[in-house]
Parts: sequence; C-alpha cells; structure tokens
Amino acid sequence: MYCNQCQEASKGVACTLVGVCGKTDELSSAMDVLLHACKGVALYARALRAERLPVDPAVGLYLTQSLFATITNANFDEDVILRRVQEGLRLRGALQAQLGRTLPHGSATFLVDSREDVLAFAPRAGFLMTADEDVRSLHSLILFGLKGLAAYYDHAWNLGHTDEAIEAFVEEALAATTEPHSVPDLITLTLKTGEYGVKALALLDRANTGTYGKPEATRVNIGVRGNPGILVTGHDLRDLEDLLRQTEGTGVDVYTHGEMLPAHYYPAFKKYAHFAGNYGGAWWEQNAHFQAFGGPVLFTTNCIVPLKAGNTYLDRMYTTGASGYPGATHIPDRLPGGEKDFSALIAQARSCPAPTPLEEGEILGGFAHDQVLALADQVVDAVKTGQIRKFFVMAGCDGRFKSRSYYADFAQELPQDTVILTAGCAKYRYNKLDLGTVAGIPRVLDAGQCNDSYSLAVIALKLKEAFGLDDINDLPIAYNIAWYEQKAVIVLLALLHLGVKNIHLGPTLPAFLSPNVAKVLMENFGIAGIGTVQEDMRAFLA
Ligand code: FS2
Ligand code: SF4
Repeated sequence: MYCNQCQEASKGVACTLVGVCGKTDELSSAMDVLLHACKGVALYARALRAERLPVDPAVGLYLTQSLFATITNANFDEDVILRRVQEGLRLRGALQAQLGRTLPHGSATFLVDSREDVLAFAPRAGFLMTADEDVRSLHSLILFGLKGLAAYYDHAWNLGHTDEAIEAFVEEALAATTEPHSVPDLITLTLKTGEYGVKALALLDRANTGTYGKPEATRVNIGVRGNPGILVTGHDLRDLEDLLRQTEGTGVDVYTHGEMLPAHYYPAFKKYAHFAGNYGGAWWEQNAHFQAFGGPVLFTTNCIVPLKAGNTYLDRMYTTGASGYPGATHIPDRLPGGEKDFSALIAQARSCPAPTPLEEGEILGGFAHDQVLALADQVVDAVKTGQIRKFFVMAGCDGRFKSRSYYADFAQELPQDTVILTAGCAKYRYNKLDLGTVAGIPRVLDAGQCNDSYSLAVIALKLKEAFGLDDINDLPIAYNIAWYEQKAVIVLLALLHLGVKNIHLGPTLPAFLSPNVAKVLMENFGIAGIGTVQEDMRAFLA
C-alpha cells in the first residue's frame, strides 16, 4: 500500500504497511483498484457526453458513492470495496457497449475478477505509477478534492438535490488523471475542482436548509436523560430524519455525536421531543465514548475508528450509506420514495441501559450564514467601533495527534476582541471552553458541519459588501484552518476558488504536496503552515 491522503499519513510521508487510521494493506489496495475502476467508468461517460449521448444516471451515483467510500475513515469493509470494483466493471462494460468502441486507456480496459486478481493488480493502479512527483501531487489534489466533493454531493443527492454539471465535471476530472496533461493544465484543473467544490457545497447548503430550515442559534445539551438511546454520528441529515421519525413514541432517545451535532441547529429537528442532545467529543475519542454510551451507534459517514481491544460495542455498531465496518450491521439504502429501515437499532436500543453520563452542560452553535447575517449590523458596528479587532476562521477537522493542542491553545490565547468562526469537527478542541462574548456576540460562532465552511465563505462575501470592500482579503478575517481528510481538501480548493488568500493550514501541510506544488500554492495563494501559537498570533494580529 501507499496512501498519503490524510494529515496523519505515517511519518508525514505515507502509510506503507498499515494505515495509521487502521486501513489494512489489502483494503488500501482494493481502494486503489476501485479508484481505477471509477476512472474507467468516467472515461466512457465523458466520451458519451462528448458525442451528446445520454449517460445512465447510475454513473453519477456509482462515482459519488465509490469515491466517498474511499475517504479516510469511511469504510473499512473490504468486501464492500471489492463488490464496488465489480459493479464498476459491469457499468463500464455497459457504457462501452453504448459507445460502440473501446477506449485506449488502462483504466478503460483492465479486468480483475477474484480478490487475488484485485490485490495483484493494485500496484498498477496506485499513485506511485505516476513517476513525475509534481504530476502525482496535482493528481492527488484533484482526486482527493473529488473524494471530498463526492461526499458532499452524496448528502445533497440523498435530499433529492442533484446537478448534472457537477457529475459531468467529476467524470471529466477523473478521466483527465488517466491522460498526459502538462503541469499548468493540471493546475488549472485543480482550481476548476475548487470551482465545482463551491457548486457542490452550495447545493448541499440549499438541500439542507431547503429541507430542514435555516440553522438558528441553539444551546445543545451535552448531558444524558434516563431513557435508552441511539447515538448517530457522521454527516447525513436525511439518515437522522428517518431515524427520528421511526423512534418517535418508542421511548428511545436519539443523541448526536461528532459532526452530527449541528443537526440540533435546524428548526425541523427541534420538534422531536426525544432528540436529546449531543454525546461525547471528537471522532478520535469514540472508542471510549461509544463503549460508555451503552446503546446502538449509527455511522452515517466517516469518521470510524476501528475498535480497540476491550471495546465490546461491535454488536451495537451500525453503518449505512458509504460507511462500512466488518462485523457491524449495515443498514441498506432507502428505496425511491421510502425511508431506511432502522427497526433493528430501535429494537436493540430498548434492551439497552440509558447512556452513561460523560459530562454536563451545553454547547452553543447555529451560526450559519443566515443567523450571522441577521446580526450583520451588530457585527459591522462592533468592527467599526473597534470592539472586534479580528475574526479567525478556525474551521476544519480534528485529529488524534498531540500537535493539535495548538488549536485549543490558540483559541484560548486569542485576545478578547477577537471572534472565532468555526465549522467541522475542528471545534471540538475549544467548543466546550467558555470564551465569553464581545459586543454581545459569542466569541465562538459555530456554523455547523465541515461542509458549512461554505457558510463562512458566504458570511465573508456579505461582510465584504457591508464594508464596501473590493477584495475579500481586505476584511479583518484570518484563516487558521485545521485539516485531516479529503473533505478538507475540497473545502480548501473551494476557498481558493472564491479568492481567499493567506490560509494557514495545519497541523502539517499535506504529505501529497510536492515541493514545487507547495511553492505554487504559497506564492500564488499565500498558503502557509503553522508555527507556535505565540508566533502565529503575533503575525495574524500585526
Ligand atoms: Fe471530522 Fe471526520 Fe467533517 Fe471529516 S468527523 S474529520 O469526517 O468530514 O470533518
Ligand atoms: Fe494513512 Fe491517512 Fe491513508 Fe489512513 S487515510 S492509510 S492514515 S494516509
């Protein structure tokens, strides 16, 4: 295996024996072959579109779900990945027949049948097959960005929001990575990936707010009640909706975990009296927290952490959608017009004890674009009168590494006349600290999930108008973003497309950036890493 797609890549280079995330050599190999199969499907779909022939809607769904399944911590079930490879080859065959010719690319013609075939073929499908390190680096940026884009597109798709232009772009970009393109052309394609990232994020924003209402400032309980509960984690709001409906009146409470916390901010979910609160902390602490929860845990997406010795919750672990874990029960997709069937979780929950309390108190959030823009006059006034000196976008991901204590320290040491704008699971480093208010505004404004980083960009664009500025970079906003997996890659590319400069990315820059590609990002966009809290604070506030 050779995988360097996330921030925790071994030794800051790549995982080559086993993933730091727990991904095995075989699973990683199967995922490489799945990506290769996706490229084959994409090549035919692109060719059909070029000839103005219809493309089976199954292509968009296949590419979306397959790319999503290869994201860090989404799916640990090798059988699922192997089945997806075969499904891709079948789909590719149908598209090839429709086109009436065979395309001359390895990914358009390769065949694998058994697991042994897949594993033997994997080295020819992996990233190391691309010899030029700059080309490999740009392919990585594009492909990892596409994985993140696919994840967000999948959630929008689940709510009935689709966009064929996005699907066509995914095909075009996947296909382009199988062909010889110059470095400048690949840089252009990387930026175009960011443009489509913005479209996918905006689509998901419309899907979520159109279905569940506009997030509003909300205090979320982090204690527990006395009933049995189901804990739901990940990002998919449609799964949560199905679960809340089916648990109504059953005596079973529903708690959120991790990236599902922001569901509490949506008006449509507030009507459920049994929607009890948020349980536990960041994704990487889940082994202890899921063990303590005592009831069924539903993963709707990443991040899954493999069970540790002593963890006994595999029999109450459920996955659905793109997520998967060997030995856990997978809840199948909903049929058109229907709901997913969560009756097995509900039946199990009834025989489980109430959750063990971990903590007490509340988390404040719900500051997505509409809620913040409702405060726009107050915000503009606070900046103009000098009560607020600067906003710090500290969105992104959390992770296991000790170096991430930087973000908790940074949040705590920011002066009182600053406000943190956050989204994603990065906030678990500081969202339970009492950082107070400034000019009547909470000093931590949580917009929601990592996809709601889009909200932060909308807020910046609106503030640019409110202040009468020409350039978004003239706003008193600094970007100190924490990244971990590939959704953060598409968020980064989306921000670059929107013209945001001088983003600091940590705790380390991606291992897949070659020195030359890193230089391009630094020189053209001012991308930088992080230093010490004190040095960075001085530079940001200068
Ligand atoms: Fe956090 Fe993990 Fe949101 Fe990522 S819970 S790192 O999936 O997408 O951010
Ligand atoms: Fe390593 Fe990250 Fe790849 Fe897992 S996803 S194998 S931790 S680089």
